[in-house]
Amino acid sequence: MTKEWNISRRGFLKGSGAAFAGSFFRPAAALAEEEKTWTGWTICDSCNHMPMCGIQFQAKGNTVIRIENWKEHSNHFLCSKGISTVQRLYNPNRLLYPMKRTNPKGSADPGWVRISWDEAIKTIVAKLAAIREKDGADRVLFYCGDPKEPRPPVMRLARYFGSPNYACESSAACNLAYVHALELTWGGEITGGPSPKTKCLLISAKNGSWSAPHGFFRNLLAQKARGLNLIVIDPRRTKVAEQANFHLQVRPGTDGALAWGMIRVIIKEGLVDQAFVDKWCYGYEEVVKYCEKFTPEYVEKETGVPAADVVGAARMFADGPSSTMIGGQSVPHQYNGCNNTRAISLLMALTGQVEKPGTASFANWPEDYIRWDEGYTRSFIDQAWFNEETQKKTRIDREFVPVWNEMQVLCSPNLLPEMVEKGRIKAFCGWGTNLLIWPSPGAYQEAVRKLEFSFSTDYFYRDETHHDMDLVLPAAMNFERYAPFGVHGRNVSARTPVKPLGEAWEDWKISCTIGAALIDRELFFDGDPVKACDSILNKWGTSYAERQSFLPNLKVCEFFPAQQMQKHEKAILRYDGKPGFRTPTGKVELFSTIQAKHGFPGLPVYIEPPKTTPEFPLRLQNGTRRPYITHSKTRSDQPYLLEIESESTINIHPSDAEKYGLKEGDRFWITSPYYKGKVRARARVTLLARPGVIDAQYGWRGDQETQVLIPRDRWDPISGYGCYNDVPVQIEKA
Ligand SMILES: Nc1nc2c(c(=O)[nH]1)N[C@H]1C(S)=C(S)[C@@H](COP(=O)(O)OP(=O)(O)OC[C@H]3O[C@@H](n4cnc5c(=O)[nH]c(N)nc54)[C@H](O)[C@@H]3O)O[C@H]1N2
Ligand SMILES: Nc1nc2c(c(=O)[nH]1)N[C@H]1C(S)=C(S)[C@@H](COP(=O)(O)OP(=O)(O)OC[C@H]3O[C@@H](n4cnc5c(=O)[nH]c(N)nc54)[C@H](O)[C@@H]3O)O[C@H]1N2
Ligand code: SF4
Ligand SMILES: [Mo]
Repeated sequence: MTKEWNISRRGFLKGSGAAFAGSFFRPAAALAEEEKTWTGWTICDSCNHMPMCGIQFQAKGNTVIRIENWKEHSNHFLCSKGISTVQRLYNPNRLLYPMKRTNPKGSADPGWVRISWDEAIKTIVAKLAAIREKDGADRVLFYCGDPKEPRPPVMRLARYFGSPNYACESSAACNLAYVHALELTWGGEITGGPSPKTKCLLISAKNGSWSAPHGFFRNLLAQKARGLNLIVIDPRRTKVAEQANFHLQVRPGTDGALAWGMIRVIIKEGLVDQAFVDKWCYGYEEVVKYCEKFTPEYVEKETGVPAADVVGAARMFADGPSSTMIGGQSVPHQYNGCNNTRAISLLMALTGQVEKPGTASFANWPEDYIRWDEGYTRSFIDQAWFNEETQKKTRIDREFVPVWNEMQVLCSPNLLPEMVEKGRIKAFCGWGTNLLIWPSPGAYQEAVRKLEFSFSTDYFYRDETHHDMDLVLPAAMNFERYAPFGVHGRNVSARTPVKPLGEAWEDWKISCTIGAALIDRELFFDGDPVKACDSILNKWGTSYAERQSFLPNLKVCEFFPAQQMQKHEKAILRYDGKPGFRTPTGKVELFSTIQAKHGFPGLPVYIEPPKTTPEFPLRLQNGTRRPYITHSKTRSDQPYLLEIESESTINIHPSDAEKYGLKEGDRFWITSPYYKGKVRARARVTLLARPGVIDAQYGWRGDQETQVLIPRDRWDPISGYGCYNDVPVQIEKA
């Protein structure tokens, strides 16, 4: 499948408006005609911050020839990954036709042959109907990978097919465990700025300068310039950490100990907002008792953060007068991840810094609205059905993660291998699947091999994921699709796509066409993505065509109300219309009644991460983002990016490099207690890395795949997430 790339990097990464020699990639048939040049608009999907950056493009006929910043869009500075999406669009390796296997599963050569969409849809309908008839609808797992855009209609398909087993990368490994931790404590996702009123910002495990290049760092610098105090909890010396007043350089997995240490300082020094705690918090007495053991000296020993910094940072946060925090998915990527996240968030509760200007607050969405990656609206996906006890009981994560099962609409797919073995899952319907996201991915590849039926849609054929599937279906890219529309704050945007290359179809068209054929034509909009969008937009008092007519301007959609503060006092948060938070007690649950109900400690207690040993003396952070890579994709899809980093490059501190005799660029092998083989990497000797800890961007293939080093026998029991960031390893120069 791979072809040589011989295009120079001329003009690339010089910033926005980079012109592309479209004719290099244009299909031969299109070359002959002279066609009109026109301007179009779409949304970038090259990282998972969707909907995020707007793209303006010039097209000649049906060929995109140039992309540039969409000035009227709220996010319009394209990063390297965004600019190179044109290279992905015209990548000659793109998957352009539906394919089916002709050799048995497990064969070295699947024997892929091109088929028609008609045959693909008929096969899917026949197989799913037969499995539903024979074993029940719940035996089919519907799954979306990191791509967020296909999700609403896939969830609708799962719903009306009758399977509550709908999962996403978000229920496997992404940010949802962070949100889950906040929901357990706060009853919802409380997020925070920083806004111009913020005096102190605590960032834990978020390197937004690289992972959120659309504005995170620019805003941070602007707030710093006007006097923001910054606390950063991160093992690595990132660009963000370098801006901090206190960089708390913890050992991976010890955030809980640090948080409890800071809580203890706040309590002992009388910095608690007692009025807020008395009125709005549940479980304060337990907190006072539990924090006793986390003296600054103990915390220093456990986390590696100097005792004086623990005290200083706690005071700075409590002093505010308006403090807030931002976190990410790296803390949940540990065995005690959810509780560690909860413990950090208690700092806001104890100091009463919530729902005030400059502090963290809840989004003020209309009742039917949910984020687009969860379905846009509760009614579009019939969320109430997923929340019924019958559905919850049928889900494959019921025994594995009871707290998650109760709280979340998305099912955890992490025990897929076990579920296939037990016959609880027989078919897999995937949109943008990547089996390499899981710890020890071989188990998932084997599970797919054993399924009765599976397919996935994708931009590219990925052998490590698709090899043992029955069908692989070509998905249209962001320049080629209408759906979904974008929601950016209160603005709603539409697109003006080119026609898809080959026989690629929009993901929305694929799921709606399956739904129309398998379930009901009207319920699935005759397979038409714009009709599907309009079924949502019309309820919001607008339409797809109207949003297109506003372009290039974005317009506020009146359906979304303006933001308010003190929502817990004003009775805006709870569904029962009472004041308070959306938790069972109506209060901020320092002590989670839901965790306690399921037999877990109610407090976010601390559990030490596994210790390193003389045999495995280093720790691996398997998953730190690089600015020019997204997960498994972008490397060969957008080859300009592969030029920046062409093989797995691992950050290592100079002191460790010296110990192992490694110089910049040297190759070495990594081993872990959980894997018989070894993994190849190249050294980048840098102060970015914490001494004793090496960090990798996961997602490389072959013998550079670090995911094999991670075990499948340890999952956070509250979220079901894998432990990507606390694995002891050894390295050896190659
Ligand atoms: N070790 C380790 N593992 C991790 C993480 C970590 O930090 N460390 N992070 C976890 C996290 S946070 C995430 S989000 C996941 C990453 O989640 P993944 O699902 O691995 O994400 P990608 O590799 O970006 O994309 C998956 C596939 O979707 C295809 N694709 C992209 N866009 C579209 C589209 O619009 N439609 C269709 N049909 N296909 C599309 C891509 O070509 C690719 O094959 O990995 C998780 N795994
Ligand atoms: N360029 C790029 N951008 C992306 C992505 C991408 O693949 N590439 N992926 C997108 C996705 S799906 C996601 S989920 C986000 C993730 O965005 P981020 O959460 O910002 O990503 P990471 O770089 O994985 O982790 C952030 C920081 O957490 C630190 N960390 C690791 N372990 C610990 C720990 O135990 N404690 C603490 N306090 N810190 C720790 C790491 O050192 C790292 O600096 O990025 C999104 N944006
Ligand atoms: S940050 Fe980069 S990759 Fe992400 S949406 Fe914006 S331009 Fe695209
Ligand atoms: Mo993610």
